[in-house]
Amino acid sequence: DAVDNAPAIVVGSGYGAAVAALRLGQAGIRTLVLEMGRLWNTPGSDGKVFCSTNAPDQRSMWFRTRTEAPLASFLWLDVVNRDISRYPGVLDRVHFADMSVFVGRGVGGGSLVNGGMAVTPLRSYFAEQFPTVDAAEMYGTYFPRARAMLGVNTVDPAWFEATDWYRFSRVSRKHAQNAGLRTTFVPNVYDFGYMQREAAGTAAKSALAGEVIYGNNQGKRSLDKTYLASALGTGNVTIHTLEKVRAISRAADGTYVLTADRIDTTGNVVETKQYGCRYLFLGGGSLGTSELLVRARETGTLPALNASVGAGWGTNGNVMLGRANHLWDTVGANQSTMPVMGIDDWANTANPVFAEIAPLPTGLEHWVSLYLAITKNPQRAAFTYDAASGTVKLGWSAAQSAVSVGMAKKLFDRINAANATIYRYDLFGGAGKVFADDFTYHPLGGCVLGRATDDYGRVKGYSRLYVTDGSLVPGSIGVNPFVTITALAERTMARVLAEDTAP
Ligand code: FAE
Repeated sequence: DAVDNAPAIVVGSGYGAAVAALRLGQAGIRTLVLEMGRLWNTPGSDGKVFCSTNAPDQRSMWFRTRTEAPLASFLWLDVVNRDISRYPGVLDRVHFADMSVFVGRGVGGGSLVNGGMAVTPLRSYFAEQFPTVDAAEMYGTYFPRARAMLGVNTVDPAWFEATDWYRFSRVSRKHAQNAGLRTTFVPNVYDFGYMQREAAGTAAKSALAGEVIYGNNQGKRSLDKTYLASALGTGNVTIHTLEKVRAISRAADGTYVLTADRIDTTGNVVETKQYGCRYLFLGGGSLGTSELLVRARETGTLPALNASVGAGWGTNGNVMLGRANHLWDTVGANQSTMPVMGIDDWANTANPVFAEIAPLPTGLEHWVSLYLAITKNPQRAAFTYDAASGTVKLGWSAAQSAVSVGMAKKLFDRINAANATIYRYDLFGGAGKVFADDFTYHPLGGCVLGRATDDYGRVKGYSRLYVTDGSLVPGSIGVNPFVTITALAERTMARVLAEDTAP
């Protein structure tokens, strides 16, 4: 087989991968990025790159015949999801036995579909989760570097207080305060200057037009506009799209050999390619990287991988829920899709929760306050290899999700009691489910820093093999994770380029 060689290969193009690609390119190292999703830069027949949330088409989801939005229903009606044709759409929902995981697919990974919330974790909790990492260096150097590169900004507080578009946040803030709880502004990578122009009617609407989980046509500083644009600008980085890496092995001379399937837009494999590289960076995300490494260990292609590979996985304690407000507490028909506020009760050691106040932009008044709670759920699960099907399974159970629900319920029971309100029963399926505990937006772990890798993401048992993504984070970080993933990747790249790539 012809092996296509590059000095460095990066698998994926999300946060961890994008940092690796940029820093390798700047160091003058020729780098190939392999991404299974497409490049999102070409307008469809409607003139837009991404489809709308209200009328999703094939661009919305990864090879589906029907969309699978997080909110299954509204007033018990299946009004949210739509039939679509199979296509490499931008949002994927990966189903395991008792947990499904939302991930982005395309050049930019999760940055294409996420809420843009750019939160630096509480230093004490970061130190608890990463005891071997120098927190002073992280908070002094790598977090600020990550925030600057990602284009993190904050909503103008005066505009926030006045605009219709954040009425839903102000109502939830009032209800939290009535229960004696603290709220905090949350930074974002969406350009708030642009958002104010949307509100003023001088710019095309994106966050103010319901766009988020199927991509933003304007305003969002996704990775294709930040790290990856700079990486391509070095002239040393090439990105191949619609190529999914399925196997990794190591040749006798130490070269890593990757097998990748190139697919077309119908999902058919049109070519199977082999790539060889000296340095291999895994940035396929918690699911992607864990799957590749667990398969490599279990099929014997990288037999020296240790038992921690595949372990230490968690949901960041994610639970979504809605509260029903009184008729006089309107949340507004106009809602920005970019959350800017959270209820911060993490300091409550008996029940630590950070709950983001989430929008539910339907264009109609619905009196729903929606939240994505991040709870300090200590439960962890492992990925295992199923030889019969050649797939990787996740051992997370419904009982483990129930721990997150218990913690979220304690907080929101308090808020309901203080405001004489109740939960909404109509949002997450016909059975009257109140707490959506069967999916996560924040898959973390599977290749935890300091266990499956050394303290810098170098995979144990091998040289020149690195993990730079969310699989390094041990199942929980207490806030939305991409700033942490980016900062850790910056730290890994600084060390690796200083120590491992010297001639
Ligand atoms: P990720 O961004 O998932 O990138 C992995 C990339 O690798 C993807 O493009 C994959 O297609 C690709 N890939 C995987 N396997 C392969 C393979 N075998 N071959 C080739 N390519 C492969 O990884 N986080 C926040 O901090 N703030 C938020 O507001 C927020 N909101 C979210 C909302 C939604 C709807 C979702 C789904 C997530 C949200 N997140 C948020 C989570 C955040 O996007 C996620 O933690 C990061 O994207 C993870 O970054 P990684 O680099 O680990």
